[in-house]
Amino acid sequence: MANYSKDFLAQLYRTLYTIRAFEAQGVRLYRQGLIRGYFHPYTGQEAIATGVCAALADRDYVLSTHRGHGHCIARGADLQRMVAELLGRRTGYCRGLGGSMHIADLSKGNLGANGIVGANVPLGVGAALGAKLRGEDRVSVVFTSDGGANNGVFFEALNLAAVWSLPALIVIENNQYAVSTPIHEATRETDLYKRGIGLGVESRQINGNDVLEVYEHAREAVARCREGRGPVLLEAVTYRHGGHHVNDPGLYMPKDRIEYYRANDPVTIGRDYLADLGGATDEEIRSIEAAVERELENAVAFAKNSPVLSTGEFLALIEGY
Ligand SMILES: Cc1ncc(C[n+]2csc(CCOP(=O)(O)OP(=O)(O)O)c2C)c(N)n1
Ligand SMILES: [Mg+2]
Repeated sequence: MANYSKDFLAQLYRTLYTIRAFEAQGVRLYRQGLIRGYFHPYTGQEAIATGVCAALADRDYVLSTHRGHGHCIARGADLQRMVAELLGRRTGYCRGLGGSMHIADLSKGNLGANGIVGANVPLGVGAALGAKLRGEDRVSVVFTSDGGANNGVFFEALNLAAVWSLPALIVIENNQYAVSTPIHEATRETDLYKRGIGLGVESRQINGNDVLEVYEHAREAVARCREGRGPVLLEAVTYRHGGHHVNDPGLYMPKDRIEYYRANDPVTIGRDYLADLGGATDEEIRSIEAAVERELENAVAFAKNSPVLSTGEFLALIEGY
């Protein structure tokens, strides 16, 4: 195991815990009727966004999915603007008009969530092509899913990234379900990283619940991309802690599988790393958690106190397009 500083491990844990707490808060706000539309919690998958984004430079690009809050947070999004967007307020990332599945933050290289499963893979490959053509040292990271990897554009885009040696890191978050369809009913070859091998792409399967394993592989992949030896495909195996979205109880998910993955909880693993490798005390860990809770409470208060866009503002906005 490499040497990690306490500060670095604390930063990883803070991100893991922020994503977990953000989604818990989001579910509460949803139940109170304050969030409309869909809400897909990232709970159980926190180590993937956290580990990958820790390996990136500020100038790199990130493309996200319908389950995208974790990617935004790991990329340093403003929690106030995120909650405001979920609540449909004018102070949100999309002035409250986009909601959960359309948050983007260009100032952080976050080119946005995407409600069309798989559609961000060609977009991310396009961003990598743009960077290469302009001679910019930027890696484009696409977070996709087991469902996304079954869409035709996934293969087309990965193939082009390969023949053009683009600086693209494609991360399949294999949570083993697409809505209620288990992966083995959607594909015969359930080891999704093998799809990259067939296209001549450096491809690996990793434990998506272990933040340091994710970080190490992402770091190597990003270095490879920067050397002009991209793309890289990482299949991060994980599991949702609940159903597909907030209103899905996930009754089709076998109890023993849920228990297994909860026993390998990414937030707990990150906490143990901070304590065991970083030497953090319980008190230090609690103070990180308390700071996150305070930040979230402030974000919720900010969002609740923000107005929605007025009709006049809305009309002026669409006239501009
Ligand atoms: C192209 C496309 N087909 C279908 C849907 C409807 N849909 C929304 S989420 C989803 C399944 C997603 O499963 P997966 O891609 O594995 O991502 P996960 O929800 O597990 O993160 C589907 C089929 C969609 N949004 N886009
Ligand atoms: Mg899935």
